[in-house]
Amino acid sequence: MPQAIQRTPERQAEIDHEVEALALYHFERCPFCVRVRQQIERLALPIEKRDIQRDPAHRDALMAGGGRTMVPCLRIDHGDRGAEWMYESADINRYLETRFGS
Ligand SMILES: N[C@@H](CCC(=O)N[C@@H](CS)C(=O)NCC(=O)O)C(=O)O
Repeated sequence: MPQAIQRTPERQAEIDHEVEALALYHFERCPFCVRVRQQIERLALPIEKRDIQRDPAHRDALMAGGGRTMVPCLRIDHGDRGAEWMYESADINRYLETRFGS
């Protein structure tokens, strides 16, 4: 596992706050989810993870919000503008890299 990115405490605190708007729908043994979880670890992002196999309520929320139960899916809360449900591990990893990679 590559070493996690290092940030100043101030920048990490900002990011910790920003990622409160994110949640990853996943399950443990899904290989596409593994890739996204590795990216999350590498970028040191404390993103809430919602396992759809362990908690049927998370599965139902994913279906209701995103329209599919495919994982991984990153829920991005845009506040008054609603929520975005981002599927596809490559798209999620690219989004995380672009937003938090530097
Ligand atoms: N191309 C997708 C593939 C994701 C995928 O196939 N996920 C599987 C679990 S490993 C899944 O959720 N299958 C159920 C479904 O497609 O509804 C990605 O890279 O994220």
